[in-house]
Amino acid sequence: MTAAVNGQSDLLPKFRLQDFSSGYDQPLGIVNCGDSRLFIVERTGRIWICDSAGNKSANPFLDISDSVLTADDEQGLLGLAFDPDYSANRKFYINYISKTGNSRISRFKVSLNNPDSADRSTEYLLLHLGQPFPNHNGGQLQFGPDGYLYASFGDGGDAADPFNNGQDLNTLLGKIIRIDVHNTTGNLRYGIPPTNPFVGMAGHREEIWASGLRNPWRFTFDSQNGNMWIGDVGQNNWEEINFQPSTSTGGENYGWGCWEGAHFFKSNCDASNIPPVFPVAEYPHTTSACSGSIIGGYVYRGQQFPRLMGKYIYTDFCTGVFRTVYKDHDVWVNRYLRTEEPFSYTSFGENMNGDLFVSSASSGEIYAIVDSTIITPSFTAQSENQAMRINSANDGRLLLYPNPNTGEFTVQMSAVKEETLPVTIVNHVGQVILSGNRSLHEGINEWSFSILDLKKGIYFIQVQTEEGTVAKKFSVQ
Ligand SMILES: [Ca+2]
Repeated sequence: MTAAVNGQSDLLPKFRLQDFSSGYDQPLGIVNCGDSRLFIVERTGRIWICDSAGNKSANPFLDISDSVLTADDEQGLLGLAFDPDYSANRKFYINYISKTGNSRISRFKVSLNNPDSADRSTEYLLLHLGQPFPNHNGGQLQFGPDGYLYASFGDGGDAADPFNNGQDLNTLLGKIIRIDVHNTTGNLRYGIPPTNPFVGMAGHREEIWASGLRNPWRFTFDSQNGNMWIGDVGQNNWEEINFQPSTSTGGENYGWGCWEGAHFFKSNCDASNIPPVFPVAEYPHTTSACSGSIIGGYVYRGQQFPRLMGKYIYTDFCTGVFRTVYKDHDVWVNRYLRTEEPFSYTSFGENMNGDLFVSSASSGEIYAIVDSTIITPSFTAQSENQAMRINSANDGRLLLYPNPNTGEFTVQMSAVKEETLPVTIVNHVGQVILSGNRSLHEGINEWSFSILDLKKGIYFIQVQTEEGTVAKKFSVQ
């Protein structure tokens, strides 16, 4: 095997969507609670369960459709998050637009005796926020690595942020907030984390974590390192992705409505006086009627597709264009992956293994995100043992031992004929560490390579065959 170091650009996946689960009414949320089930959120007010093979439950997990206003396309049941301690306290949280047109974040509990059914009578309103216009409601709920609940709210709606809510630190509109749902502060039904950036400052809402957002419909945390990624929907020209490192202490101003992306939008709106943080990636609108509406995604941390590893995957509701953002040698890149019909994608979600899924409002379907250079991916939860999760169908063809290891690895691979195949070793963020060709004879082939030069961590060995890539994860200790 000859050594070569390549950039990540050579390693883009053959991105595509694979049918996973169907029969939903405008699905816009895909969430797991720490087990093999996925919870599918419908805009119209129901949450369904689909099992790890994609089968939809016969009955909804929760139905609050008679309490949800859906008159405007951006209204409805918008977000779901399970408590980090869900298995013990049975609590989960939703964000929806009530019949009066305002935002509610409510807590519920799952039934004591039926893990597939929520107890609607347990609804407890945590937070209410008046909405001046029907659009730009945000709606995302995510627990951070710190155990606090983060929620997004848009600027209140209409166009061009007429009340300058994005920059007004005395309103929750146009913000991402951070609250403590396990404690209370004063008369609030939740706690204010003492480390929130505007605690104790007169004229500031202490819930605020970040400001200057127009409609941060979907934001997520990187499950490996806690970095936050925010897809903020633009106005006339630009869609944007904001990146907040896990070391942030909050208080960032992402610019709206003075700035749309990195482009000046309007003056006399910067009451907060906090210098703007510009997006790490943006893209312009198209000329079609639905010209652009970013759907923020996730940094891929699954086990099946090494080429997706560490890459932020996102799409656009209007165009169905999937792209990826990642850092290549300290430079942010924003690369086209693929345009996928039927469009109207609304949200991404992760299962317990970190596999990624995306929902489409127009088809009512949930799709699995796959790299088709890898054959026979499996989205069935198999085992808590990570090593069991990758590509079990290929296990018989490609073996690697001992694993984990500190010295020399032996690779064993079967071949049905004499052939020469490209072999690469990539690290956990998809960078090529070694690449070369391997000549195989018919039958069982065995060769060794030394990992003395490799840092500790997770790696993948990949062999490109006529049928697709076979891969094996290994660990250097
Ligand atoms: Ca911005």
